[in-house]
Amino acid sequence: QALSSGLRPAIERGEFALEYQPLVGMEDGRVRGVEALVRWHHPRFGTLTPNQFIGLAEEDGSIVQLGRWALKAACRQARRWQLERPDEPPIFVSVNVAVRQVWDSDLVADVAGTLAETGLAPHLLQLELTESAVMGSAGRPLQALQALSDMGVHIAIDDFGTGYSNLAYLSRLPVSVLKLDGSFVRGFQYEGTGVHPNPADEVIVEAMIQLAHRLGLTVTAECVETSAQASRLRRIGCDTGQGWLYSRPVPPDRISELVVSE
Ligand code: G
Ligand code: G
Ligand code: MN
Ligand code: NA
Repeated sequence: QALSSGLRPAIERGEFALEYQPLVGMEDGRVRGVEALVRWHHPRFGTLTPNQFIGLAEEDGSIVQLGRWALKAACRQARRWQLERPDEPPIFVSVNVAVRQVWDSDLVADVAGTLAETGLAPHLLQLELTESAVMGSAGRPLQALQALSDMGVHIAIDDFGTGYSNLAYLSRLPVSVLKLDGSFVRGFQYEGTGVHPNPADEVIVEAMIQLAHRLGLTVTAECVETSAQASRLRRIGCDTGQGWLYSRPVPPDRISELVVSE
């Protein structure tokens, strides 16, 4: 496959870049953190988004190298924002971690090394893992999650609600954040779009938020697109929102503007 064979050299040639999407406090609308999302500026095919190459990278194992690159680039950027705005509360950076990074690489050593090298405080780093990455995470993966959590790094479950894990199980893992999958938010208060609201989604989301809070987890809603959705989410206690209502993923200099102008 043309793309796949080019992944490793492309990392070395510097063809990958990160965009960032704000994670916004629902109470006050302030940017608390950002999610780093990788882009491939391909010399022939133009800008490629993750769904066009992450699968390939997972198959051929280059996701380990790409993930390591993304981790370092994101931490370096977060530290830069902090130094640019020394009097403001620092924003954290949330980095996606693929299953293979947990199983096939020394994630703990990579994270510790990156934090030391960039000078970013551990509590300003959040790692997003999918349910499938932590499901049945006995042995090595669980030790890795525990070591990262002990270090002060936050662990988030990405796309929560789409897999088969449950809160009872997750509460026994060193996880501190649930990112509610966008499909839940999409179902409610979607006015003027032709998509019919699904009242069950709202009931389920409210119950999940209450349960998560009682288990000591915070909740981020993905795919918040309308202010109606945001006010609903705020009322049922959702902590943080992410989505086009606030901002699309943008290059790092645009984040500086967003944070300064708030
Ligand atoms: O950028 P976009 O919103 O299209 O992202 C699509 C998917 O790609 C998301 O599910 C996201 O988790 C994943 N993704 C983005 N950046 C990275 C990355 O650096 N590593 C991994 N493993 N997945 C990523
Ligand atoms: O890691 P994850 O798979 O959750 O990555 C987020 C993905 O969701 C990215 O592809 C991003 O572009 C997309 N996204 C972010 N905000 C919104 C939104 O408000 N609506 C929709 N439809 N997609 C979004
Ligand atoms: Mn994510
Ligand atoms: Na997600």
